Parts: sequence; structure tokens; C-alpha cells
Amino acid sequence: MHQPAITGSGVFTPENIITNDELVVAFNAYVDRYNTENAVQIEAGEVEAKAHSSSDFITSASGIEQRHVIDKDGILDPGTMHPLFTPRPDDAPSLMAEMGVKACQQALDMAGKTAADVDTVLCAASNHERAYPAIAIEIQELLGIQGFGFDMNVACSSATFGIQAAADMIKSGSINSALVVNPEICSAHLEWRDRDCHFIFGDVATAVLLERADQAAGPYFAIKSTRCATAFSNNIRNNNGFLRRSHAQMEDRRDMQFMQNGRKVFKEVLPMVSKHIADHMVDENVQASDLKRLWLHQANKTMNDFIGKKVLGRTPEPHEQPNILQDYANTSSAGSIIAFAKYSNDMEDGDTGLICSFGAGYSVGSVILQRVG
Ligand code: CO8
Repeated sequence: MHQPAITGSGVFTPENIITNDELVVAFNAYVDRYNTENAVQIEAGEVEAKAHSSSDFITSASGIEQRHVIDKDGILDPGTMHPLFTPRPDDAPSLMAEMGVKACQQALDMAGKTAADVDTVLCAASNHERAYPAIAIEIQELLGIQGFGFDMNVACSSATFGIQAAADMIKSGSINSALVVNPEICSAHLEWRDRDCHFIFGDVATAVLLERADQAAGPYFAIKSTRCATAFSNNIRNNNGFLRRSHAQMEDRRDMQFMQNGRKVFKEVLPMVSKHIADHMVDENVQASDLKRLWLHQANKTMNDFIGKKVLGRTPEPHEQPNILQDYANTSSAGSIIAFAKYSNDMEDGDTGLICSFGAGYSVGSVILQRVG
């Protein structure tokens, strides 16, 4: 059995930022327009009036202050309320592949490696912009990697499930290295016209390079153990899919975008995640006092505060459980990897940390890491 390690990480951050205030101004303009257009039906009780959103609510309910997006103009146009991307011909790189390549290149540079050192690309994300060919294979082609690639989707847990899949292949010897890449264009499947969720998501791409530890060119994080779990729930759901035409459901329907029962998710996922991490630590003989850092999924600050306190048995210091959601919002599978990429370079030889992601499915994945070098 070979020891797998994370030897490099990368984050591609889109330049455009939408602050909560900007988002709320656009949303409230849309609401006013909607209520005016539907004034007669609202008056007759046939249509429900929409309510304004508020920056204060967003910050206090989620901890999110802004989000990065690929297209800002479409989202903030009250007549559009979703991003607008120029269609690309089949012989041009797709958007997800382009973002993914940028994150992968950073991970390779950090590890001091090139495409020639990589055997596999796993594109692990919440959505893939087409059914086939796999985005992973396109990234493989754009980077000039030999070997193979495939796409996988476990919603917000895609990155940790991808790390487990790649680490297991390295352990067994079927591959020596893999790029696990998470291009998340959350803005395109968020319903920006729904005040319950319009503030939740942002766009980003992350990547980690996994290699056999004995092939690392510099300091690395040994992957000591991984654990994945799922339990079916309809509380986070998106009904878009290839059967739409067959169901005669091509219209603009609410359930074709991200939908969630946020309160239920909160109540059900927190105990699941806390127990998952606690069991994983017990089985691997990791004490709370051994953990120098928690890189948690970035959905909600209150959720992370709760999980951090449960895991450490006390309120974590900010540097022990870094949050990035105030700047990025929820970026689905990429969130815990942004936290890891931005807050791991100061770890010292022998330090232990834990990545944990959780979300739709329900799904939860944890990765115990130890710094070497
Ligand atoms: N402005 C003002 N008031 C508001 C707003 C708003 N924008 N939104 C809601 N309110 C009101 C509500 O109407 C409600 O009013 P009332 O009390 O009168 O009924 C009140 O504020 C409280 O509303 P909520 O109960 O909804 O508020 P919460 O405190 O529960 O906070 C959250 C809402 C922040 C959404 C919270 O429930 C949460 O974070 N839940 C967990 C979310 C989570 O982790 N989801 C994970 C999903 S992500 C995932 O798995 C990946 C899926 C794939 C990616 C999809 C990309 C698009």
C-alpha cells in the first residue's frame, strides 16, 4: 500500500464581486417590478406578493458578506436575474474546463510538478455543464495529461469524495497521482428570484494534486484517513435533468433550480456531521487536542461554529477553524478546499488537520491530514 498525499492546491477566483447591498438593491427592484406587474392578481388573492430581502438578514442568518461570480450584470439586472454567458462553440474550451484548468495549474505549480507527472483527473462538482464528454477529460486534454479522467457529483461533498476515490487508487497502486478539481458555477443554478436562498452561493474553482508521498517534491499533507457517508433526503433538491423534455416540463419552473428547506437541513445535517467527525476521530485515534485545524464546508457561519465547538469540545479560535464564506459565500464542494488552500501553509511538520464537507444527498465526507516537512 502506498501513502497518498496532497502536495499542491489551487483556487481560481472570478474577479466580479457582488456585495450583499448590491444584491439586495437588485432583488428589491425585481420584487417591486413583480408586485406592480401582478398588482391585480395580488389584490384578488390569486398571486402572493413577494417580500423585500435585507442585507442585515443575510449577514446575520448566514455570515455571508459578498460572493464572487463569473457574470455580475445578468444577476443584478432586475429583468434577467441570472448570469448570462456567451455560448461557446464545441471546439472552444468549456467554461467549467477553463476554470478548472486555472485551479489545476496553481496546484501543479505549488507541488513543483507538471502535467507529465499526473495520471488522472477527477472533476468533482455539484453540476456539470453538459452530460458528456466528461469535463474531466476536457481538462485532461487542455493540460496535456496522459491516462484517464472522469466526472463525479456528490453535491457539496464532491471534493472530499473525490479525494477519497483518488487516495484509494494511489494506495492500491492503480495510479501514482491525480488532480481532483472542483469548478463550481453555482450562480447558474441558483434561483436569484427567491429571497430565501438568493444570497447563498458564489462561483469558484479549486483543485488539489494527490501524489504518492514518496514522489512529493516538497512539504506535503499525508492523507491519514478518509471517510464518506450518505443518507437520502429531498430537503436539498434540483429536478433539472435529461427527462425534462419527456415530461413536457421545459418551462421556467422553480424546481429546476436549487431548492432547499434550509431550517430542516440545518437541524438534520448538524448532528449527522458532528457524529461523523467524532466517529472518524475515535476510529483513527485522533483526539480533539491533536487537531490543529478544521477546514469545514462553507455554507453557514452558525453551522460551522456549532460543528467546531462539538469537535473541539470548546469554541475554536478563528485560526483553528478558518471561515472564507464571508468573502466567497457557499461555493458548494469548493468551500472546504478554499479554506484548506488559503489556511494550511503555516502548518508545521507533524500537525494534524481535518477537512469536512457536507450537503445535498445528504452527504458528508471527512479527510484527516498530517503535515510532513
Ligand atoms: N431577507 C429578509 N428576510 C428573509 C430572507 C431575506 N433574504 N429570507 C428569509 N427571510 C425571512 C423568512 O421569511 C423568515 O420569516 P418568518 O420568520 O416571518 O417566517 C425568517 O426570515 C427566517 O427565515 P429562515 O427560517 O429561512 O432563516 P434561517 O435562519 O433558517 O436561515 C439559511 C436561512 C441561511 C438558508 C439557513 O437555513 C441555512 O443556512 N441552512 C442550511 C443551508 C445549507 O447548508 N445548505 C446546504 C445546501 S448546499 C449543497 O448541498 C449543494 C447543493 C448544490 C449546489 C447548488 C448551487 C446553486
